[in-house]
Amino acid sequence: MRLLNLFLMVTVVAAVATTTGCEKMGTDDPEFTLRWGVVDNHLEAGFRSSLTLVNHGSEPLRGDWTIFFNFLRVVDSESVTPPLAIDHVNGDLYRLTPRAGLEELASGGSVTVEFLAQAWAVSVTDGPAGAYLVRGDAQSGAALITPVDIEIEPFVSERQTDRGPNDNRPVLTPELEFRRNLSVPTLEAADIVPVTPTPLSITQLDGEVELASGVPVSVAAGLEKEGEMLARQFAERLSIHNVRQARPSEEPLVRLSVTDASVEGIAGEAYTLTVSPNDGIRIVGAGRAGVFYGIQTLISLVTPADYGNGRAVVSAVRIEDAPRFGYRGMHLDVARNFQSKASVLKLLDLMAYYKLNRFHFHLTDDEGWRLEIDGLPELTSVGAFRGHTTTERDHLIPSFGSGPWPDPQLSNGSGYYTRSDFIEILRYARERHIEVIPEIDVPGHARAAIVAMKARHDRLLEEGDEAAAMRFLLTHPDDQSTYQSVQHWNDNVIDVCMPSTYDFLRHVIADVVGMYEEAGARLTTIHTGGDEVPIGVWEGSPACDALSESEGDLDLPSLFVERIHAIVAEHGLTTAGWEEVALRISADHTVKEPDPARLGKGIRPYVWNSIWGAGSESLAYELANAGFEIVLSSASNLYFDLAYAKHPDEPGYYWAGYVEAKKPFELEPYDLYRSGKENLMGNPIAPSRYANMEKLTDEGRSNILGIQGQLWGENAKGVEIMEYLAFPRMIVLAERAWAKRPEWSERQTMAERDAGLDQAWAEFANRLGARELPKLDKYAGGVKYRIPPPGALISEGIMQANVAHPGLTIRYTLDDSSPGPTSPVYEGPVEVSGPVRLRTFDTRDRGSREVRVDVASQ
Ligand code: TNX
Repeated sequence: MRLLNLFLMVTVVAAVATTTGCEKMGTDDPEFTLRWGVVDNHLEAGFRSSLTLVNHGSEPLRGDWTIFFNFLRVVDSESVTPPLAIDHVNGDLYRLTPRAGLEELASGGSVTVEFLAQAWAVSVTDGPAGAYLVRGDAQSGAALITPVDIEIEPFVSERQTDRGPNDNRPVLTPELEFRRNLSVPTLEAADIVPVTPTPLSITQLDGEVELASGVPVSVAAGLEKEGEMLARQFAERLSIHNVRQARPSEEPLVRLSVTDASVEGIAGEAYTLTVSPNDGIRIVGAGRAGVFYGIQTLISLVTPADYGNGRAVVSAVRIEDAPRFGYRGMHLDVARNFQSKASVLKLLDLMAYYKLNRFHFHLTDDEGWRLEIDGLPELTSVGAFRGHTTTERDHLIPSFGSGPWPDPQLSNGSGYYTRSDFIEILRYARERHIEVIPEIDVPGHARAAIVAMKARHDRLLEEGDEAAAMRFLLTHPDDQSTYQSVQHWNDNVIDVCMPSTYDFLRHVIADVVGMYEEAGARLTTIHTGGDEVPIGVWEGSPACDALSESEGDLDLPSLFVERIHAIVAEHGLTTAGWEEVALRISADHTVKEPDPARLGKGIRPYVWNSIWGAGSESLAYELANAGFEIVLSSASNLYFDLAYAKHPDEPGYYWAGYVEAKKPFELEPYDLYRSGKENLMGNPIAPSRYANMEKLTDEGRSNILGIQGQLWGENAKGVEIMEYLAFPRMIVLAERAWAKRPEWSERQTMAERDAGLDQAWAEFANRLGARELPKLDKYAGGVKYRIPPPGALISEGIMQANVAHPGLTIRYTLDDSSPGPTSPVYEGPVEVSGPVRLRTFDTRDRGSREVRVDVASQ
């Protein structure tokens, strides 16, 4: 038994380490282990799993003890078999306790229970996380905390890998991956577009130009900042130093100029770049942003071999370029798991390199408030930390495996940006022509603020200042409403009937605006969230009862949108929100439709909840046609927190499907439905399904501002996994946001469109493998993008392999050992007689998840 445990632990740690390079799941010498495994996903409803607690310690475990752990699925407490009990605390936090009959767990002993939970579990992401044991210390009365190791049993049988009996999507095997990769042949360098995102036009000219340290540059007046960025980026990316102003007597090698420095917005983003042996390098922007993008294109033209070398040869070329969409966004949720300032700056720099220009900063949610606000210290002193607590007076309870210690050094659940951090982020973005759109998510997803403002209230009350205590309270102490949010919180919605709620919002928004002013950064829009307000909220709120007594029956969601919109408008800003802010939603949530009452106010919905085959696919077009300016955030194609593939070791959610790197590429904003060919369970969707769905009108078309990639943070535990989830998908997003409408999307028949899409993707996939990813290896110490595991197949004793992004290196072994950076490189079919193990490697010898194919199983 013990041997098996060890084996399981080793495999789990190894699997996670090779997939994502992320944190080690266990400690070296755990006193306790919680082993979890799926028993059966094929039930009529929900699934059954088992939980084994092992005591490796030298002492028996007895008396009062509790193990807390995070688990994403709703556990049916009644179903838990003796002798343990599992009870919901709040959110994803559960409590495991002994029941009568379990007086002690002997040293070396174990106990196993089974239980039912909602939905299914098919990957390590679905397993428990962040377990710790709490015992009372009889002498001091204090709580003793011991971390508990977690082991996740492998998902092997179909009952463990299927999402219920109707799941038609198989686990991604090397054989399946091999067949998929057949449509991505390896191309010659000459057939690969050198610049990403693809410019409007590229004309190759004769000759080349060499760049080396000491490049003389001429910078037109008003472009000083762009000149500085050129010098900085040449140094950082190409190791070309001492870019300097050309002397009057000297011919500059690079010239930056602008048609009109005052042109802003999409018009100012256009540019031309000429590289000519006779004439040097000329970048002419329509506005300052255009000059900046011309510089990015110039750097992009440098081959991976020259990148970072201190010297580069660029082929002569003329490029004319302008973006398709004015809004090219990337979102990052730092509330669920915190990301350091340095990680955010790196992401911003990479966004700018790929010409993305909006950073949607999801700063607040149920599980964390990440921005210091003047005058409201508890928002961050309490709301930015998670750890063990029974009162939440000092910090929030753990979520997403953040563990017992409220310490940013030990857990991704804790951390925040000081005002000066935030101002630095804003300035850094501004220099790169990125507008940061701050999100304050209300009225739902607001638990961190609610708990923090309760702590503030209690503190002031103790200090005897009752009036001040009431000032920014977000929920009524006597609220009797019962509800459960999507993330299983029962107290995460602010009370929209209390005046103190609006005092809070007014204060926070004014302070955020002030920080932008201090940074000299552009702010046009505040994103106010508005998503996923659960059924049942406010029904037991004394404040809402009082309000409806004086005002009559009120539509509370509308009332809230109007009020927050008014607060944002006081600063001359646009109110954005998730799609819900533009919808009329009935109390039972059965009706959700564009609300004409919200039109004409400049409210800007981000349309997200599109699961192919699930019924909301037309919402984006309904809203755009109705007159709302929208940002396409479509979950099924643009949610980068979703897993890349169906595989137990692939991190991420999958509630809106699996988002392989091709998904953002497939999304044609003017013809969304064409990407919806399979439903969640992998069954085909007949094109006729879309026949009667809303078509995009000309007006609707002009209301699509652009597209955005979303990176929700539940699984982004640290910068490595954040980058794994973001890349290469963010590069693909940039292509779809900037490049002109793809030619294939306007072909007559579906078959022609599909063929064109596959061909275009084959070229783009080569770009990733041969140009973009190798450059990311050299970028700022490297970007930890996802390296796709190889596809492989054995047929009649011959093993063949391929990779999704040609250009990456496949290595293999024939002796059943794990392939490393010195294992043989796959260069063509190999005769084999036993198992083959393979991994893909990047230029830094970072390896992908390992795959194994065996003659015997063919
Ligand atoms: C839905 S999308 C959410 C987020 C989650 C995300 C996870 C939206 C507006 N709400 O709160 O983080 O799914 O994929």
